Amino acid sequence: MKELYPEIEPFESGMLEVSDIHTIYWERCGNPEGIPVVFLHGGPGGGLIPMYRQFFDPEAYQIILFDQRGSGKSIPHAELEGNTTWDLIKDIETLREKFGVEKWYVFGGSWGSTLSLAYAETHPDRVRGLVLRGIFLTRPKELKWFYQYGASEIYPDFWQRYRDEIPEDERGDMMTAYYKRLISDDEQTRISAARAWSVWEGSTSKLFPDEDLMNHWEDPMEALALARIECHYFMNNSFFPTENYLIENIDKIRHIPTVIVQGRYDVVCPAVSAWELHTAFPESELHIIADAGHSISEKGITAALVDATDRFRDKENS
Ligand code: STX
Repeated sequence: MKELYPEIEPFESGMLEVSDIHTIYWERCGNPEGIPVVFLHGGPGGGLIPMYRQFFDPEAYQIILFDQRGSGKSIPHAELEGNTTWDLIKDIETLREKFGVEKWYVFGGSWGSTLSLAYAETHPDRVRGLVLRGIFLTRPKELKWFYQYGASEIYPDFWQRYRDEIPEDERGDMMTAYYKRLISDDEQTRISAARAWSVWEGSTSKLFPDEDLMNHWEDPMEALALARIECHYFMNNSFFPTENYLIENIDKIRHIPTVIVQGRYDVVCPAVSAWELHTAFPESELHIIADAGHSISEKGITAALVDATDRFRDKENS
C-alpha cells in the first residue's frame, strides 16, 4: 500500500495581496520545474498543514499550496467580508498566473473537492486532471445531514456538545443559531461556539476517532477560522446560484481525467455524493475505500490519493 512521501519544506513562500481586504499565504514545494499541481484545503477555513505537501512525488511535481481567504496564515484571520467561492476561484487564477502555469492538476478533499469542481467548471482549460476526495457538493441535504440531523444518530456522544452549545428553543435551526454566535460581538461567545462546531467535525472525521484531531480544533484560532468561514459559506449555499450547481454544470469538465477517492464510512460527507458525482460523470474513476471515513490521513485514503498522483505523473512522463 502506498504511503506519504517524506516531509518537505517549501523552496519558496510568501504573502500575496489579493484584494483591499485579503492577503493570502502561499508556498511552493518539490521541483520548481516539475508538473504543476495546486492543493485546495478543506473547510472552508481549515487551512494548511505540512502533511498536505506529502501527497506528491517531490522530484516530479511543483506543488503549490495556499491558505484560502481568512484561513491558516492568511490575513485578516477568519475574515468573512469579501470571502466567497468566486473570490477563492479568482485567487487560484491569480496564483496560477503569478507562477506562470498554463495548466495544472487540481487536488482537493471535502470542501477542497467542492472548490476543485467549481474552479474546473469555471476554468476547464486550466485543468490537466483532478484528484478529489470525500466529495462534498454543499447541497442542503448534505448540510442538514451533518449539522442538523443524521450524523447525530451515529455519533450521539460527540453530538451532545455541539447540540448543548445552543439553547433548546433555537435547536430547530442549528446553522442559524451557530451563525448568530459565530458573528457575535462577544469574543467568548464566538470562541465557545467555534470550538463546539469545529470539534464536532474533528471528532467525526475518522472511522476510529482520533484524540489529537479533536484537540487540534479546541485551539481558538483554528476553531474560529474553520467555524466562522464554514458557517458563512453554508448559510449562503456556498454562493452557488442553484442548489445542485456543480452537478448541473458537470458536462463542462467530463473530458478532464478525474480520480475520486471516497471513504465508505465518511460521516462528514457521506458516500452518496461521490456516487452521484460519478453517476453524472461516468468517465471519472471512483475508488470507494472499504475501511475509511472522511480523513485524508486514513491509510486507505492516503494510499489511493498517492497512487492517483503517481499515475498522473507516469502519464505525463510517458
Ligand atoms: N466540512 C467539510 C470539509 O471540508 C463540512 C472538512 N472536513 N474536515 C475538514 O474539512 C478539516 C480537515 C479542515 C477539519
